[in-house]
Amino acid sequence: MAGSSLASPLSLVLPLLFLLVTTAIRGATGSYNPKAFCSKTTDVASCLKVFPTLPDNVSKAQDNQELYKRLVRYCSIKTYEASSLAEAMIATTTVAPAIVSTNFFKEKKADMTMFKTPPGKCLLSCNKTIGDVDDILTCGHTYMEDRPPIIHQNLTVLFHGGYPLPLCKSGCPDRSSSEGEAVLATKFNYIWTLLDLMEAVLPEYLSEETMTSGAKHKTMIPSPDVAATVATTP
Ligand SMILES: *[C@@H]1O[C@H](CO)[C@@H](O)[C@H](O)[C@H]1NC(C)=O
Ligand SMILES: *[C@@H]1O[C@H](CO)[C@@H](O)[C@H](O)[C@H]1NC(C)=O
Ligand SMILES: CC(=O)N[C@H]1CO[C@H](CO)[C@@H](O)[C@@H]1O
Repeated sequence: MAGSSLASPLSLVLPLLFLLVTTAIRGATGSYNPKAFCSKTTDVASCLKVFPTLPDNVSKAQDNQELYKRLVRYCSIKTYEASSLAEAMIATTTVAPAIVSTNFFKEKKADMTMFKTPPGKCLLSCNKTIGDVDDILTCGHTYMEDRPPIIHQNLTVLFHGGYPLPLCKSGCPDRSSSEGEAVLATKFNYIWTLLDLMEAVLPEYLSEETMTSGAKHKTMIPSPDVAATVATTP
């Protein structure tokens, strides 16, 4: 009796183990506790402020992969908004007449009259840094599924590389800033915190990916029964 049940346990145990491992990960991260999550960021106070502002479909992500993907999407939208604003502001400060190509900028331009000053240092530095962030997120337009480790490397440099913070983050807005520059800098500070959140979830997401692909690989080893059937099939 004991002997006959010995052949199958291995084929049962591996999928079960896989199930247990994935359940444990989801269980640990299924609903994100802002305090626990933010403790992994470089700026806990900013994280705690930003977390409640995340749209439900971002903050209620079921696991690290989902949270990472939704954060990237949300952050890309915010970055696009910020770069559009910076571009529109720069357009109104240049001497040459701005090329107004879309309705979006036509609308923006209408309420941009207050920015008709030479481009301030915060406008220039925020515009540059927002461009750098956009480059990191789009990752040279590599395939989506190849991006996470590259984004992780670049964010690690940004947050843990020991470099000084970009001026837009550390010194903007200042007393010389226009109202528009203050808005832009505030938008950038929000994006910076989103990047910090992303960098907090990325190592966990990446290590899970390695683990689950390893486990999946193991469960694909055919059980002795299946192997025997395949071997005897003419
Ligand atoms: C979240 O929901 C909003 C509106 O319901 C949608 O526009 C947005 O694309 C969603 N974001 C993500 C990351 O799924
Ligand atoms: C603003 O940023 C964009 C994107 O990085 C860049 O191409 C452009 O030259 C910048 N504008 C100025 C005035 O620095
Ligand atoms: C913007 C960007 O993608 N920067 C760097 C990210 O990391 C890769 C690999 O380390 C670099 O090749 C990119 O230049």
